[in-house]
Amino acid sequence: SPTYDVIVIGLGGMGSAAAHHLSTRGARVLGLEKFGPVHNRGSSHGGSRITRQSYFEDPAYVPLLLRSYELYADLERATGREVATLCGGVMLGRADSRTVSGSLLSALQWDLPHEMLDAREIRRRFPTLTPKDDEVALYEERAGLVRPENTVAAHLQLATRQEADLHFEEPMTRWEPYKDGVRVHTAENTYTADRLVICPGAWAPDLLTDLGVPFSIERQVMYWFRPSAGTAPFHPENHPVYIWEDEAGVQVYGFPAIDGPDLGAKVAFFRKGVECTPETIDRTVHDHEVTAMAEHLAGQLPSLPGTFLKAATCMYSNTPDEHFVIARHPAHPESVTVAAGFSGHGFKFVPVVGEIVADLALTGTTAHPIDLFDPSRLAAAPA
Ligand code: PYC
Repeated sequence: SPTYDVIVIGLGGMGSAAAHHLSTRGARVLGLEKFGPVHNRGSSHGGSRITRQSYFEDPAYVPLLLRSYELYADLERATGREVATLCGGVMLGRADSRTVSGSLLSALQWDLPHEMLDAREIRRRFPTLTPKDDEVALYEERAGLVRPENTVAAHLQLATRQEADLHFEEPMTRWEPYKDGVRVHTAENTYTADRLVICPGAWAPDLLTDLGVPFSIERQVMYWFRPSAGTAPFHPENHPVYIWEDEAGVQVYGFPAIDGPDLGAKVAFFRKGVECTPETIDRTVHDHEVTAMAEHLAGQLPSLPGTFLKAATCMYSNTPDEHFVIARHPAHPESVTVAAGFSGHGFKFVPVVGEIVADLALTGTTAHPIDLFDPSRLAAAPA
């Protein structure tokens, strides 16, 4: 059976970045992907993802974000593909909302450039946004969006250039420990390697059964609207990305119109989805869902839901505390590395996760701060 240094399972966002970073370091890499290159069946499609540095989820993410920004710039230089557009971003809500107060905490703790805007200043700078008088925003000039499909394509391109073998439409059927490494089976072949990297995305519940982490997969809907006053006010030169938390704690997030008037501007709820599996997810978007989004936007961006253009579904892979899992596998610490549970906020970290996974797979450790992502924090207590 063909032998490699490292086999990477899953070539979506995280797996493609891992294949790139591993092959850059001279490892002989095999990547196995269930679907084709840059597919839309998982969590790495939909044209845009928010990127930002003032991170309300936890200030511990900030050093990783700073590194990810560098790596996104490297990726753009190395491939000529547009992967990041820093059009600015606003984190909106009441001052005591998690979105605003958590972002401010990160900004202050890490001395990140930011401005606090009151409601009147928000309306003046960004006339599409109509906050209530008691709402404020943290504005970050370096926030913006990253492009998931271009990012995956760029990492696959570089991994291939570095002689990684990437096999598409070839799902792993099972793997087992073998000598000091692993043996991986597919319908076509059996492969051996010193190390295995599992980047399962929404397939985590199937592929990481012995990790002890209760992943839950959540259906998400992305909506594209053509604004009633046309797309000009929503062009990226005029319009930031935004995450807007209302009094009930519901967060909506959205983007400028990046792909011209025919595609309009994308908006979605952050969370609020129903639990699903990759096999059972309802990929139809229903009229009542479009209506609910348009009604939600009426008080915040009233010109956005002009004409509904299209919608698409996607999946989050949630951990109970919504922090990632990136570690050597506790049950197979010598040979297996896992990167999973990105909980709806992972894509902006894709390049740095590739770097961390390469560190862990090849050396067992990383200089990046990843204590927050240790799976033992979530492992079920023994019965
Ligand atoms: O990570 O910024 C983010 C995000 C917003 C909505 C979903 N994820």
